[in-house]
Amino acid sequence: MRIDVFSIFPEYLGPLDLSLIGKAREAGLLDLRVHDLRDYAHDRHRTVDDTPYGGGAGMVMRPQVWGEALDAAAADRPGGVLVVPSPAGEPFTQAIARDLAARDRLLFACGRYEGIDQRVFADAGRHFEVRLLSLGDYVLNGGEVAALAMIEAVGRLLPGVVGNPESLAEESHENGLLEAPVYTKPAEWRGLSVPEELLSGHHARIARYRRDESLRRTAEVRPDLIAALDARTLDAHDLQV
Ligand code: 6GU
Repeated sequence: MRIDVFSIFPEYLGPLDLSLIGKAREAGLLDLRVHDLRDYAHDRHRTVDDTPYGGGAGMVMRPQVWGEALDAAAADRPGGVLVVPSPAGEPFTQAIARDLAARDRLLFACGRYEGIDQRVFADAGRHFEVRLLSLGDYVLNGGEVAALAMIEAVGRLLPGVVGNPESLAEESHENGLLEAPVYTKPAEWRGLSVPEELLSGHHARIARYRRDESLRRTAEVRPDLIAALDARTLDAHDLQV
């Protein structure tokens, strides 16, 4: 997969050199390039923002700079999904991460200030599929941290990035539920025991225990996820929990 990230703070994307994503890049599974948006601003101060039409607080990112950056990206390699991290976007979910992981080219446009001139998105639609995506109902100072989160969520789904693909299937949100709590040795620690089901060595009993804990935890903190479950995926025991 090829990913291009555009930001006025390219150093913000530094963590993408580390850990699983860093290794995926070294292994050639991911060709990720971070671009300094100011390279596409041509005045002496490399200005990327201007005052908003209609007035109001803050500044807006100028369309010319983004237009040039995205034209260059399209000329380098046409097509792909342009992700615009924005609190005004559609909620980013595991299903969207899966969809993006199946594409061969993604671009991330990291905005700052009050946002990017809206015409940039209409114009970029000539080259790319444009998606505004939000991490959740709170405000960040810019798109960089959100892009980091989305790239990590997508990158770990690429074939070969996570060593044991089975570990992906059991995670939170892959089956619409939160994952059950986990434990390791010792079986007793500071007076606290590991649930005896997990020590039983009885595969079916362990699976049932985990499923029940997963349902209980989800019902407790995310009733919205329970409401969204397909009733056909629930067995008689689930319904008792
Ligand atoms: Cl994706 N971007 C910004 N700037 N703020 C956010 C966000 C994204 N998601 C939640 N808050």
